[in-house]
Amino acid sequence: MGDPVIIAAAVVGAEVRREQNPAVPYTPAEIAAAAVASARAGAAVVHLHARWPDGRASQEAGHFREIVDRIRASGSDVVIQCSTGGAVGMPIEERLGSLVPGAEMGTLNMGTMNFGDEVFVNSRPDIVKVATRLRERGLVPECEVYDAGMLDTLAWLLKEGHLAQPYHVQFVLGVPGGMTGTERNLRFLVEGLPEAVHWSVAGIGRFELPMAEVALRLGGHVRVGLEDNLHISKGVLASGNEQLVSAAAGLAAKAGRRPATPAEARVLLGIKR
Ligand code: KMH
Ligand code: ZN
Repeated sequence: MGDPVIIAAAVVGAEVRREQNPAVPYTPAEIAAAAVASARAGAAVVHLHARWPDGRASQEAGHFREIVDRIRASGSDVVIQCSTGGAVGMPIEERLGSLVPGAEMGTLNMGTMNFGDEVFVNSRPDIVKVATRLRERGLVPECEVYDAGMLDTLAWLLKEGHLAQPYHVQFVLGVPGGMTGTERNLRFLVEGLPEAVHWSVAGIGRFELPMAEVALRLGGHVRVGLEDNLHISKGVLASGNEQLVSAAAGLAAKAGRRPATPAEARVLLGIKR
C-alpha cells in the first residue's frame, strides 16, 4: 500500500439543511455522533461546525465544547479541527468562538470571495488575527484555499511571519465564486504551493468524489462529508457522513492507499497533543 491518506469528514458545515438531506446533524449530540461514525468509517480528522437546534449556524463555544466532549467521551481519538469560517456574515470575533479546549486544528480562510450569491469576507487583517489566535492556542492551521490568488496570500503570511510550519492546506474547489473542481485546476494549485506542505482537496457538490480520486492519485489528502456534498451518486442522497467517508476509503483502496489513523495524521500534520 502507498502513502496513507488523511480522510477528513466535514460533517455539517453552516449552509446545508435537513430539508435537503435528513441526515444533516444539528444538535451537539447529533454532530458528535456523525463525527464518531465518520471516524469509524475511516476519517482521521473531523472538520466541525455547530448549529442551533433549529439548524442556524452557531460559533458558540458552548456548542463546540459539548461536541468535543461527546466525541472524546465516545472513546474516539479522531483529530478535531474547528471551523473559524463559520457562516457568511458572521463577525470575526464570533467566528473565533469555536476554538475551544480540545481543538487541535483550526481553519484559516485565505481571502474574500463570492460564496454563491453572498460574500464571504476574510480581510487580510482578519486573516492575520485568526492566524495569531491559532498560534496563541497552539493549534495547527488549515489554510482554506478557494482560488489561485489565495496562494499569494499564503506566501505573504509566511513571508511576514504570521504563518509557519506546521500548517495544512485544503483546496476547496467548486464553490460558486471560487475555482471549480477540475484536475487542471488542482494541479495548477498544487504546483503553486509556496513550499512543501501536506495538502488535501474538498470538492463541493458533484465534484466531491471525482476530486478525491484525483487527489489520491496526486499524493494528496481528501475531505468529504455533508458540509460539502449531500449525494452519494447523481440524484441519490447520502445516508450519512459515514457513507461518504466509506466511499472515499474505497477510492483510496483502488488507488493503492489506506486511510491514515488519527495517530498517523497527527504525525503528518505536526500536531502535538
Ligand atoms: N461556511 C463557509 C462560509 C471553514 O469552515 O473555515 C466557510 C467555511 C470555511 O465553512
Ligand atoms: Zn467548514
